[in-house]
Amino acid sequence: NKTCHFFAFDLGATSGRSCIAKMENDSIELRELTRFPNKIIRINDKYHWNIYDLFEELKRGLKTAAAEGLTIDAIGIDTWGVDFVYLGKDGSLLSQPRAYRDPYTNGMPEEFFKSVPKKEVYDATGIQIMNFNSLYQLYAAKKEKSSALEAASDILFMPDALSYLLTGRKVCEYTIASTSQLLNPRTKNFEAKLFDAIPLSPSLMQPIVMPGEIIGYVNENIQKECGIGRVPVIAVAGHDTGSAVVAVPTVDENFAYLSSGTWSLMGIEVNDPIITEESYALNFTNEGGVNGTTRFLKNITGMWLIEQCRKEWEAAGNKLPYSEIDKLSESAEGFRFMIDPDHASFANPDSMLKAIREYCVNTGQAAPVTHADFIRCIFDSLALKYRKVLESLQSLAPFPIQRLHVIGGGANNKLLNQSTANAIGMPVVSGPSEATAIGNIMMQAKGVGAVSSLGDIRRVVRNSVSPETFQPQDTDQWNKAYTRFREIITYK
Ligand code: LRH
Repeated sequence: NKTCHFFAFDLGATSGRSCIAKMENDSIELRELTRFPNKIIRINDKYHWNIYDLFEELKRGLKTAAAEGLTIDAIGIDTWGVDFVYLGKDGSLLSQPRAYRDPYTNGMPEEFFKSVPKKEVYDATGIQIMNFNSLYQLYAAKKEKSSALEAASDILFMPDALSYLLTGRKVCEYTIASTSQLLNPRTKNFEAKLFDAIPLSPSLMQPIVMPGEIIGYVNENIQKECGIGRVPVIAVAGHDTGSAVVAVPTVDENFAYLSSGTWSLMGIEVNDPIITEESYALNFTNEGGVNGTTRFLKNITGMWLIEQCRKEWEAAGNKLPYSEIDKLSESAEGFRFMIDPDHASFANPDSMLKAIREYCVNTGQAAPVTHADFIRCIFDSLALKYRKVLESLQSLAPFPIQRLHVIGGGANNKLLNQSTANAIGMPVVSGPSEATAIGNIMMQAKGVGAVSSLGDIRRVVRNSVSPETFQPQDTDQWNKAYTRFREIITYK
């Protein structure tokens, strides 16, 4: 039972962080080393991520660990889903990765379905149709005659691109690949007919590696530059949601989870994908998980709504810390304004405040005015939307769902946790808020042989965190609000 230090690089769509965890005696102690914003860069009509900045941040994290005199035993990288880079023949990056909020994919699924019908795409992949899935991004890039795509000899998803920059090894980690809608969850391999329909060669993709496998070792340049040794880079669940769900501190399987960050991902963990008429009709997804599991879930627009309002308030000279946002939400009267968080007008509006105001007015409500109005509107609406999605999940789950585990940064929001418990009429267990980094660390621990089964992994997680439980209250009031909410969200 030797002491190990694992380094997690965890990138969300809004911010990123590097963390170090000390593992000893079947528990881990996680510490954040660096944190930084992850910004979409807009160049005229195109939206990109700055992978060069992100790579600099990765090295800054490694240097910070080295400066503390720590010996790093392994490195793991996870990021948001679906986005990727193109590599040329000489192995260099051909462009900055396109960001999934780029509207270049608007209308692309519908066009693609003329070649392969929607139902067939869903049956082959089990992935919910969202226009930003890598499949439709590649289809859009092909139509745009993207010179990067035309010159590409390889495609790497974001976590794989960063591990490639560290090690020189090109792999395709299974969980991140599953977000592309190009992978068949039964064969666990790419689906040729989808590539044919773009058309593109599947040879652009790399061999699939499973979470827990070693990708390679940091190259000599990085070793010298960062002051670290020949550290192994381990394929963790490269998809952030995949990493987060690893860290659910559960003892049994009768739970649903809500991974709460820029997105709210609500679902269950299952042994086999659920690909049925009902799951298709409700547009539920089957993302690849660790140790042979599948995440059966739905994307709900989450903290993106608040993040975008905050950005506007900040631009107007009023920067609100999250502690202030929580206070304001408690000060406001509930249920005065409701929106469907997933309405198309909130996907990437120039002004989120304006989009919310318009939604309220168009659905016969008053317009929110104060900061508190907007914040309360968002939190009430999220809690009610969680109930809606949980009801669908209950109708599809092969087991009774007894509680909801809220993990990720959003788990710190006590009012939202209580509201969620009230809305769903079930206990909410909140934490860990650093689930993604913890899940990342635990798959590194698996990679070095310190743990193996998911049961083992979650036992170590439970030894290391202190979740909090919220019991449902005010059920009548929330039931009434839910009835109104369901009417309001029929607005398209
Ligand atoms: C959450 C997430 C989600 C994807 C989206 C692109 O960060 O990975 O699971 O659908 O980003």
